[in-house]
Amino acid sequence: MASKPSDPTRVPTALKILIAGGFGAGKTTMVASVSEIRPLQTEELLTEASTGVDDVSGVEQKTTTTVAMDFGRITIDEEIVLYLFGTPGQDRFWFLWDELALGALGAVVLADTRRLEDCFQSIDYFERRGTPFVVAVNCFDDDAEEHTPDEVREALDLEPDVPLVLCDARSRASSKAVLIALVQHVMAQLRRPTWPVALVR
Ligand SMILES: Nc1nc2c(ncn2[C@@H]2O[C@H](COP(=O)(O)OP(=O)(O)OP(=O)(O)O)[C@@H](O)[C@H]2O)c(=O)[nH]1
Ligand SMILES: [Mg+2]
Repeated sequence: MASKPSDPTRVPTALKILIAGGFGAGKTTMVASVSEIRPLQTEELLTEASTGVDDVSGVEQKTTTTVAMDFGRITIDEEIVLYLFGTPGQDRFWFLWDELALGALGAVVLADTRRLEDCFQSIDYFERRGTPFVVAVNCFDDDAEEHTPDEVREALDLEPDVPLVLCDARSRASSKAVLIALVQHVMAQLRRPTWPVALVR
């Protein structure tokens, strides 16, 4: 059966999504792997001045860090295009977060199980703002497999309705699956009645 021709005049809905998480969790990697345009990056070299400040354990090959943001784009389907904004991972760039988060419909919090506590601040931030988010555990080699998703969920004290998924930020397919989980979560939140049912009846 021939598929229905798409309407060339139809403009897809653009949604702003943040990719957040602790220092070195793989935010820039995820935006780059999934973006269909060449991502905008604001990487600067990690210098000796950062020794003892930036914890690169587990990502020793890391030579740069994001100092403003990452930007990329991915088309989910004919109706949805995501604009991705990767946040800087270090505490000294927190002042940028409110600007980046303006108008964001949802967020991915990337977690590295070797430094799980690094993503607490991101989770707190989105909980306080009421921004829907999913937690994506970036499976660095085999480290992440030592912890079950339930153990990570418990350690992060996540609300039961917050999705937790495993991913490889270097893989386009895996990163896309994370974004689809987020879009589904955002849509489920939007469908949720904000008034108690008894009051609406
Ligand atoms: N083995 C492995 N390495 C990864 C993975 N994801 C990212 N990396 C590497 O880990 C390092 C950190 O990745 P980045 O994407 O720069 O992390 P970031 O969260 O953007 O870092 P900041 O912006 O400095 O906070 C890089 O050297 C990546 O190549 C992964 O899934 N597996
Ligand atoms: Mg980065």
